[in-house]
Amino acid sequence: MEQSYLDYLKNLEIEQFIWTIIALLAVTIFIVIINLFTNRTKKDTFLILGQSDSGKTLLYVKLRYGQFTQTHTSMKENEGYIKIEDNGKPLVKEPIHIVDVPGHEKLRFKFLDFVPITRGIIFLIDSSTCVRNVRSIAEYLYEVLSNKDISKRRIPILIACNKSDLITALPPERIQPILENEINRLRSTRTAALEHQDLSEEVEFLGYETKDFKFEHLENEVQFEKCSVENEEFKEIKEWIVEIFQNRK
Ligand SMILES: Nc1nc2c(ncn2[C@@H]2O[C@H](COP(=O)(O)OP(=O)(O)O)[C@@H](O)[C@H]2O)c(=O)[nH]1
Ligand SMILES: [Mg+2]
Repeated sequence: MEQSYLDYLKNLEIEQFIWTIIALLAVTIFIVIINLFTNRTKKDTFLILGQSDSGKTLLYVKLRYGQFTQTHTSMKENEGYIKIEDNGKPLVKEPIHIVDVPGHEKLRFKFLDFVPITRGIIFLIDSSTCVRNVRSIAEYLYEVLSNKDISKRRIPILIACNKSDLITALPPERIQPILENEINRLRSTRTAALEHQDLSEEVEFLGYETKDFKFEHLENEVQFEKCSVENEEFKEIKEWIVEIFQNRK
């Protein structure tokens, strides 16, 4: 009698133990699946960044509606799932989440909210005024490139030199070294300031300490293209988005 009661207890313990293991396994698998799923859907966003008036909203609108619509300086970001097409031909099956972040100095920090879900960044430049505005363009770009998350995840960046239709527009081959020089200059003042405040943990040092700044020194893949959104010459931007989107892990 006593023996069978002991057996009963032992069986009960084993059964409880097995059920506990099964429950733990089920919870773990569930968490892993949820993580995989959310990570996958969460990092597929493309950001359109750049100064005010560089053509961000026009690019967004043309990607979305494929035709000209009047744009206005917006205070809020535009976002939506867009089917990227070229001449009515879809370049990718799934719609892609695209966000146009206003370039106004007081609003552009909003891009930080989207970094955790970002797959790629299109940084627009007005090629016709970029020499005059090089300081503020470089400052914005510096903020983007030195962001820890952007650099750690090696988020690819397309620097799209827009308004190439204007006579005063510089080609990307001219714009790139001008930006590199300006970023180099910013880097020395910023690094000195950071060392002073001991904030160097929060931003990434750009490039190599012993060399002048070059985009090719970055971990991120940075590509330059020229385009004219107004004249419908921005196929390279669409192809870049689709390529990065399809190569996602
Ligand atoms: N000439 C020319 N003007 C452009 C081009 N792309 C945009 N624009 C003009 O630049 C101005 C600012 O465009 P918008 O999209 O509002 O810039 P955002 O402030 O960056 O969103 C508008 O008047 C556009 O028509 C382009 O490729 N060529
Ligand atoms: Mg805009």
